[in-house]
Amino acid sequence: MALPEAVLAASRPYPLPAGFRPSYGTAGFRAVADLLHSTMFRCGILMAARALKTRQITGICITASHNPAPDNGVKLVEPSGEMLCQEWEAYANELANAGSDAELAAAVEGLLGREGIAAPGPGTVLIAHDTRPSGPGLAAAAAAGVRCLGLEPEMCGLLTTPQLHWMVMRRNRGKAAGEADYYAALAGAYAQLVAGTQPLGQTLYVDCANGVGAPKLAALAGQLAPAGLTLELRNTGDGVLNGGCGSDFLQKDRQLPSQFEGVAPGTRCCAVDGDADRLMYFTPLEGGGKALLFDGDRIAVLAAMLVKDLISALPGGAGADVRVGIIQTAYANGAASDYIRDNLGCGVEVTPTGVKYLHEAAHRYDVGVYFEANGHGTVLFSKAFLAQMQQLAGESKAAADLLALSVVINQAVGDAISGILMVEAALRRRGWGLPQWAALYTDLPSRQLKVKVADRAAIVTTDAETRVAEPRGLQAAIDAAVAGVPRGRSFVRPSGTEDVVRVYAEAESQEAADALADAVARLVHAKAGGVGPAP
Ligand code: NG1
Ligand code: ZN
Repeated sequence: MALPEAVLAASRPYPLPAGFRPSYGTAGFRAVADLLHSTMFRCGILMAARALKTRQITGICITASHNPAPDNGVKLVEPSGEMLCQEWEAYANELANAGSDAELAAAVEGLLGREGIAAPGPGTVLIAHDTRPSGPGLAAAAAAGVRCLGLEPEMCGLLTTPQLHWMVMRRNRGKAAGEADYYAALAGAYAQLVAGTQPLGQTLYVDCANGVGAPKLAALAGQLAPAGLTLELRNTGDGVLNGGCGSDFLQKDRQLPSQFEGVAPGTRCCAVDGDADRLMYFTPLEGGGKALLFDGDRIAVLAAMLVKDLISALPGGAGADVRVGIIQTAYANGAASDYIRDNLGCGVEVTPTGVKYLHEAAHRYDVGVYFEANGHGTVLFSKAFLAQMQQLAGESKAAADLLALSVVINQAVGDAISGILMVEAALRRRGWGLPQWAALYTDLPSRQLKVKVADRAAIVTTDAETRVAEPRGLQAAIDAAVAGVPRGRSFVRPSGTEDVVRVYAEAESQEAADALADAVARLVHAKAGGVGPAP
């Protein structure tokens, strides 16, 4: 059967639902799971085409991350293990929105023609999913799409998003890439990083968000215990996915997650999200109910300190010219940015929201540290820097430790599991508990709100999303609201994962931050087509 006919025939069970207009957002496609079968089928075709184009393995992870359990979504993986290259996002949208089987077949033919791709196969696409009940069915739809172009889907079953990214990266480098290899690599490198240091001596409590992080952390835990790290897992699947637990819940509400009521104030705790690519440390506060957060900004600061410590211990001036950069988004707390600028002596860059932008910027450094405030991020090492460390590793423990750090911290994508090991190693090497980490700086109080508008695309931003270009007049009004608020800062942007406009405000006091967020939300509602009653 010729290719377009094969697409026509195979796509029949996966029609685009009437009125559904999927849009490739901050991290791929996301929607209520029932709508997504056609999207998954078409993403299968897309990533098969990407594998043919690059002659390497690609990946598809079916997850809606921190979204509610009835949602699902898809994250698409490049051969490098990174997110789908931005040039192909237009193809993703084109395929996902083709109105009929015939239109889809034509779009696929157009893509293959424009990219000079000879199909059918051979090739391989790895497919994994999180714990959502809709996962296996959507994975099957993606697999049908892969087969359309004559490639083999390899069904990896239940994995965290970062595990799948890691496997794609490793497979394409010809390295051991199974799940057991992932655990062995991380645990081995962690043991090296903490060798000769005192264990922190307290169990680490982990909120697994009732998601895929639970079984995966359980699989790793036994290998960490000999190196002095004991994990106690909570929210391991007995409750609702991301419901009253997980890193997103903590960040938004600063409330203790469920199952942490009995944990003593001061205890070292952390939380991951539904697909275990975000990490937030926290500790219960005295008085009950509330948590003190150690967010992505604070993790980035700790990571940069560890990197700088190691670089400064390199022999013979090898560390002198190493370029270390920290990349943040506008959501980074102002106090964290001030601390980095005043104390760490490394470059700070701000990019638009979405790890694809942070990741790209991090590649421009020898060591690029990037974290979103919500705990999504990693530390990237350049090939040249790692090659230099390989040469020095025989004579320098610092160089060997930098290599170990590059193994602990996922080089493909932000990974909560490897983030935990990095934080634990960084604290332990300094002999620090949470109090010393907390004392680096005090977060400015902040508030995030959502505003419903008729068309969120009506808001157009510039300057890494810190300013509004359209609708005209909105930015001047925001500036006026911010003026006179001590340490006040506010910005708005359309979400890439939800049908809302997000409002962020920070100020010297919580009351002032709340009031500023409220005022700016009202401005958005009034000037950008708010839906429903004004906030
Ligand atoms: P949107 O919905 O575009 O704000 C959210 C997060 C991003 C990123 C993506 C993908 C905030 C404010 N935004 O994007 O940082 O993590 O989800 O998961 O946290
Ligand atoms: Zn996630």
